[in-house]
Amino acid sequence: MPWQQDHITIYGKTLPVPRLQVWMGDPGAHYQYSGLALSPHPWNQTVATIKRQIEKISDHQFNSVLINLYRSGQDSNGWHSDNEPELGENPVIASFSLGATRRFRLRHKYRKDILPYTFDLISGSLLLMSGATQKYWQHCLTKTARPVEPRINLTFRKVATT
Ligand SMILES: O=C(O)CCC(=O)C(=O)O
Ligand SMILES: [Mn+2]
Repeated sequence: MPWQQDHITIYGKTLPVPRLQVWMGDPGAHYQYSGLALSPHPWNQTVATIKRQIEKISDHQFNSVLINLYRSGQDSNGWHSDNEPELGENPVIASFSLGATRRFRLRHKYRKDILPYTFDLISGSLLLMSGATQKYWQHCLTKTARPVEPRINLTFRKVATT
């Protein structure tokens, strides 16, 4: 995998993201978030095979995937929603995990009376986020002080092509 160390800009500050990433997809499937513009790497055979299987299981089509490598427990993914304009309204995002089990959290953006969800994503698990999940909820992948093996997460998406 052509792993990349990307940087994002928040409030005028540029920081390395705490993980390595690859953006892969159909030609024209460009993606932008937090000041970072990603052009797609062409599909590799293994990822294309995983995509086909997930499309069958989920009954949804995807044209791109953000692949994250969490090298250790110190790598993480902060609170966010995947709500970039190129994803459109109510995107379906299929999140497939391999390697170390890591803790995933979901919290409602506006309602403090709704309890957050916490669960462990084990190797081989498939999490589907759909409907208004990105509109009303944020999610994150927390750091852990436990010694853990690397984890790879593939989030399949359908973005508007240019
Ligand atoms: O690694 C995960 O489980 C979450 C990844 C994620 O939320 C993302 O790439 O947008
Ligand atoms: Mn996400």
